[in-house]
Formats: sequence, C-alpha cells, structure tokens
Amino acid sequence: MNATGAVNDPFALAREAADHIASSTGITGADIALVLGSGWKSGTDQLGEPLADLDLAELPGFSAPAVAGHGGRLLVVRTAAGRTALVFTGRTHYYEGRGVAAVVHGVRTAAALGVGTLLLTNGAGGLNPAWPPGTPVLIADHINLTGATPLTGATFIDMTTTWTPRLRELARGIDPSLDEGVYVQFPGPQYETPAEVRMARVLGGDLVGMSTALEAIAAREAGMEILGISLVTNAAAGITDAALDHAEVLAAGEAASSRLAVLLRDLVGAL
Ligand code: 8IG
Repeated sequence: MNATGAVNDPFALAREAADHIASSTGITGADIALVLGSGWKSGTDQLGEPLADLDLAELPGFSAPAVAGHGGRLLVVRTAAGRTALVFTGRTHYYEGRGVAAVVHGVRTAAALGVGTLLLTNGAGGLNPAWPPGTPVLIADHINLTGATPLTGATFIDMTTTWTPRLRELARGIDPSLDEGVYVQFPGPQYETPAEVRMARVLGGDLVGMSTALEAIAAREAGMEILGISLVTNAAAGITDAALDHAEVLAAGEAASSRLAVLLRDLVGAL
C-alpha cells in the first residue's frame, strides 16, 4: 500500500478484484475469460447460463468505459460444457492514460481466478481489401507498436506461440471461412495516417487497432492460452477512399452481430 492506502502491486490488486468477484458471485474460480471489443457486445446472449452480472467500475482496479459503444460489465456465465466463463464487455485502452497495468488488470484478475484460456476480441481496421467491414479475422500473431509492456524487470517471456495454434485450428474447424492476420497495436487514440498503414503493411501487419497486444503479453506471463479474433469494422486509412468514423465502426458491429454471436457461442462451447 502507498500513503493513500492504494495497492501498488498490480498482482495484489488483481487478487483483490478476484476475491471480490468470488465473494459477490459465489464462484470459486473460472476456466475461460472473454474480452469483448468494439462490435462484439451483441455476442453475450447465447454464451450460456448467466450466473452473475457485475458493474466493472465497482470492482477493485477497474473503471467505467471511456468510449461510446464499449461496455463496462463483467458477466459470469456457465457454458454448455459446464465451464465457468468471465465475460468482460469492455476494456481499458492504453490511450486512456491510466497506465499499462490498468490495461491488463482484467487479464490478471482472470488469471487470479484460475482462468487458463483467454479469448480476446477487438474491432480493427483491415489492410486486406478482401475483408469488407463486418469480417471476423483470426489473430495469427501481433506486433506491439505501443512502445510499452505490462512486464517489469527481467521478465523474459517466450512469445513464440502466443496465439495458440491449437485454438486457431479449433476456431477454423468451427468456421472454415475464417482468414488469419497479424494484428498491429498502435497507441491511438487517433486512427493511422495512410503512411502509417503502409508502414504496418511493410512490417507484416494485416489489421490495425488500439488494444489486445498488451493484454496478450500479460496473458502469456500468466501462462494462458490465447485465441484472438478481430472484427474488421473499417478498411484501414488509405486502403479505400473513405474517411474513418467511429459511427461506421459501431454500424459494422451491428451488421455482423448475428454471425459474431453464433461464432462466439460455438467457440465458447468448444473451449
Ligand atoms: I474499430 O482503423 C477500429 N479500431 N488503430 N485503426 C486503429 N484502431 C481501430 C481502427 C483502425 N478501427
């Protein structure tokens, strides 16, 4: 604790949040965690039997969502296979300026509850013109362009199989039409310039966004297996002539919602 009584150790704060979740819901642990990004909110209905619905802002270390269209709840669900899933309907973004530990607090809280499988979703700009808005794309790998990391000190984490091959195969078994791509996390909050999108392409990127990579690093530190899916909500800047607009992002999520809900339901049932 510091002078104001706040917990400085992010793992102790995650433990505190986990204990709060356990005592207020009656669960003793969880198996799976989902983080729902822009456009993914509609996917919560069919995930299983609802056990609890908590306001994230009331849990230690979390805060209310900063962005229209981002949710702020933690749902606890019993899946068809009898597993316990934590569903975060929103996340803290790096651009909010609350620090990297706040960005990965949900992941560390899930880890403290014993979660071993993490499904990270997001809304992203697509670099491939064959991906119209509303296309879900599996994350095969990522590039972290934030210049930040949730790790401190000499914490050498192997990132080779961050985006678990077994889980990607499972997802493609459920939906063989899913393409894969490399996700590039920019710091945001501004969208990219066309030149930055061309840079991302030269670097090997297929998707641009403002989340996910930092969470994946924390999840690997915690030993989790991770599956990631981006919803292409817009063509990245300069890929088409269109300007980028947050309303377009929300509309693409709406339009894709029934497909995403089915995909999430089938994935969570199989994890
Ligand atoms: I939704 O085109 C969504 N999020 N950086 N670029 C970045 N983030 C995004 C984009 C995009 N679309």
